[in-house]
Amino acid sequence: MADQIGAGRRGKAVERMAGIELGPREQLRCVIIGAGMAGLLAGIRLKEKGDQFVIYEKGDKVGGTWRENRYPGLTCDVPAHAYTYSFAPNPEWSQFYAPGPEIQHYFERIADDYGIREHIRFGVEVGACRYSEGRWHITLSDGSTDVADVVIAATGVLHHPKMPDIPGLDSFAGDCFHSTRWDDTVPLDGRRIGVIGNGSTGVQIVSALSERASRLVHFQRSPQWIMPVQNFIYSETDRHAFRSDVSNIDAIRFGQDYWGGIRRFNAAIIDADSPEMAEIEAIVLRNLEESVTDPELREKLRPSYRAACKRLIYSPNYYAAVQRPNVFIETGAIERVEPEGVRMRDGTLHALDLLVLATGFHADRFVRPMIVTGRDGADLNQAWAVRPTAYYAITIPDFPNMFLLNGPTAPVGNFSLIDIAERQWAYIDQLLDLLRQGQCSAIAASHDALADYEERRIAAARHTIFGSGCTSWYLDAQGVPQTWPWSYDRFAEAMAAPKLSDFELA
Ligand code: NA7
Repeated sequence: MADQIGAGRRGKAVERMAGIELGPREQLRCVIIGAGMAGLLAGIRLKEKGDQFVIYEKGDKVGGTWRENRYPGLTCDVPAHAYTYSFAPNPEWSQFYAPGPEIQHYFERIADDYGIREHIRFGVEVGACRYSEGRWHITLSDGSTDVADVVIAATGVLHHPKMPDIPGLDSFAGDCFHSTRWDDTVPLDGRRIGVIGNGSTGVQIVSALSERASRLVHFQRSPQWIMPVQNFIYSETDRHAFRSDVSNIDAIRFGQDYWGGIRRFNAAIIDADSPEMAEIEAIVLRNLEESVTDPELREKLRPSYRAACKRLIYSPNYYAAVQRPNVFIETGAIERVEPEGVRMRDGTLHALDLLVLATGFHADRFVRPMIVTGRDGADLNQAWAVRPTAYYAITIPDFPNMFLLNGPTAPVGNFSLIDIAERQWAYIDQLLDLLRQGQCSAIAASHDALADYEERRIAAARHTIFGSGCTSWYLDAQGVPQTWPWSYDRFAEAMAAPKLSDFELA
């Protein structure tokens, strides 16, 4: 393709920018925001290229979402061997679906093994990024500033907890916290526990606490379809096989079982009328019908929307958990929270010792609340006034040399976000090469390119299963799925080589 990088560059459109001579640069200076999975990846790759970089991390540890989430039952619903960096397989996973603390440990180890830790400034939050005279000027929470050629925003997606707007929440006399703010000092055994919310988080918490609580109330505003899965334990023999021959790991992470499943799932979500979708619907319906014996409970748990419209929940044990005698599914409307517990609109009081808010996240924030000011005073909040977006999820017009990982419109939906971030990095790195080689000093997608991308994306997104008539964090404020709406293979192709005619270079 004539306009792809490597085939025909139209760099050097402007030979000089803001007094900066163009020419090959020995090193780029990059600021990475966030030391989660994506920020560590960016650091590893920049280090390999010999670029100078610093990672600002507002927390005190690496790990991002795996640092923030520590609730009982936390498990990644992507197979562990597929939820690892391609260059750092991990033979030590204890289970097919890894528990959260193991994943956190993996990222801690990666930060050490790849020498990234010394590049991280912990406890420092980026407050603002302002593009001026060809460079990014960064304002930090410790009062200092920094200047960089490139900003990599690796700020995560589900990061800002969404607190429910329930009257009286502050009056609760027991313990109460959001699922991402788990308080390990609070006892669980033998207590009366309420969990509000039944997304993946609420389902995992309830499954884990059902054997520990004396009484467990799961407040369910909308039922969920549950995909049955088995989480088998890897034996020491398995792990020995993984250690001694990486092809045993490759057979899982690159094998037909995993990728065949991904492709079938992907075909289902992008075409709600596909046979693959019908197959998913049949599986989750059978799971409900066959696993839940009490007809009244079964009806409480039966969603009225289509499977996978909300993010499909993978669970080996939720239906078993909610059929325990100490577990109660509450489908009524919550009136208010009182010191003793949760009062329902019909007058029922659920007396509780602990109330867990598994009520999700503000999924539209991305790099915000950082104040980001681009070329000629462009304001990111204004650019995202209708919806957060980025050209191919990576770059935003008027915000040159700022690149997003797992940004708005990237694929979501039961995929490995590590695989997605690696593909995105391969794309970003080709743009960085243009800067490194002095082909240009500033690069961002053009307004026309983003408008064209968004028109096509939104039209397709409305026809995905996510737009089939339910609420979920996949939808933007306009009710449009904020996701990559095409096939995964098309995403891989798009990430293989940027189409340079869609960019403005200076
Ligand atoms: P989700 O999937 O956004 O789920 C949030 C849940 O909280 C969902 O069941 C909501 O019900 C419920 N919710 C939210 N606000 C309220 C109020 N005010 N009252 C009652 N119920 C409420 O968040 P998760 O943390 O479970 O999972 C997020 C992602 O993390 C997950 O998809 C994986 O990618 C990992 P609703 O369905 O809106 O009726």
